[in-house]
Amino acid sequence: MTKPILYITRKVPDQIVKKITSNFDVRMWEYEDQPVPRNVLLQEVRNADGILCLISEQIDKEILDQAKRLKIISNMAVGYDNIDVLAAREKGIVVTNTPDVLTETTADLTFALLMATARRLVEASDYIRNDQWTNWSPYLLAGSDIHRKTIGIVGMGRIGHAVAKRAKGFDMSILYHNRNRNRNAEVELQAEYTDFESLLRNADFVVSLVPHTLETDQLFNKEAFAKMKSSAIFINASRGKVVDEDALLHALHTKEIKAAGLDVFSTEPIRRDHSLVKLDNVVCLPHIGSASVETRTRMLQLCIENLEGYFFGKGPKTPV
Ligand code: 8YV
Repeated sequence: MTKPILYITRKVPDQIVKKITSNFDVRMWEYEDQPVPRNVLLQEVRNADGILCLISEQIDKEILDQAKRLKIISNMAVGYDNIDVLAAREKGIVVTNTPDVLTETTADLTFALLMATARRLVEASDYIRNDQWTNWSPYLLAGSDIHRKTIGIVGMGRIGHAVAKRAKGFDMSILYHNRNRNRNAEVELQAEYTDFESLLRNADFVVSLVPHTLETDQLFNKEAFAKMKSSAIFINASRGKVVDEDALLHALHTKEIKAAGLDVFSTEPIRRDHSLVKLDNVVCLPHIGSASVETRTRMLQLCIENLEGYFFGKGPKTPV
C-alpha cells in the first residue's frame, strides 16, 4: 500500500518524524524558525494527502484550489482562523485543531501577562538592566493591585474558564461575557454573566479570550475602550484582529485606559518599531500563549493522532 503523503509546514523534532515515517511519506519545510514561502506551499499542497500546519500559514482558497488530493488539514493550534474552513468543507477536506491540551498552559500565560502588566514587571526588570536602580522612592515602579479586583473575561470557553480559576485564587470578582452561558463557571467560581458593555464598564482587568470571527473582528474598538475605566488594564491572549489597534493605541496614549498586555497582534510578527511596542504602559509578547515544551509537544502529538485517526483509525480525534 502506498503511504499517504504528509506535508509538514515547519521543521518538527526528528524523533517525531521518525515515529511517523512508517505510516506516512513525510515531506517537510526544513526550517524551524522561518515560515514556508507561499510559492513552496502552493507547490507542495498539490501532492499532499494531508498537511500539518501552524497558524502562520494562511490556508485559503488559492491554496485549497491547488490541493487536489488533500484530505485533511491538521492545524497545530486551537484557533483556526488561518484556514478557510468553509472552502475546505466544500471540498470535503477535514480540518482539525488542538483543543484541551493547551488550555492550562495558555491560561498560565494569560494570567502571567496580566500580572506582569499590572505590576510593571518588564519595566522593573529593564530598570535594573539599564542600571537605573540607584535609589528608592515610595512610588518607585508602583503598579496596580490584582487581588480582590474585578476581572472581566470576554470569551468564557475552556481557556477563559481556566483563567477564571486562577483569578478565583486571587480573590477576584469574575465577570464574563460569552455567546453561551457557562453555568459551571457560575456555580464553581461565582462568575457573573454580564452584557459586553457592563463588563467593559466594571472590570479592572478586561481579558480577551475570544476567537477571531466575523462577529468578533475589532470587537475592542474606540467605543469599547471609551467605556473602560481609566484604571483598566486590557489583556489580549486570543487573536490580534479582535482589536482595533489604532483605537487601542489612542486609548493608551490619552490614558483612557491604564495599560495593556498583548500576546497577539493584528499582523504578526511585529518589530520593535511597532507603535504599541514603544509605549511604556504596554507589555508585548511574541504569541507564546501555548509555548511550554510540554504543551507544544502535546499539540504536535495531537496533530499526529488526528492524521493517523483519519488515515488509519476511527477518524480524527478533534475535528473542528
Ligand atoms: C498556536 C494559538 O498554536 O492555539 C492557538 O490558537 O494561537 C497558539 O497556541 C501557536 O502559535 C502555534 O501555531
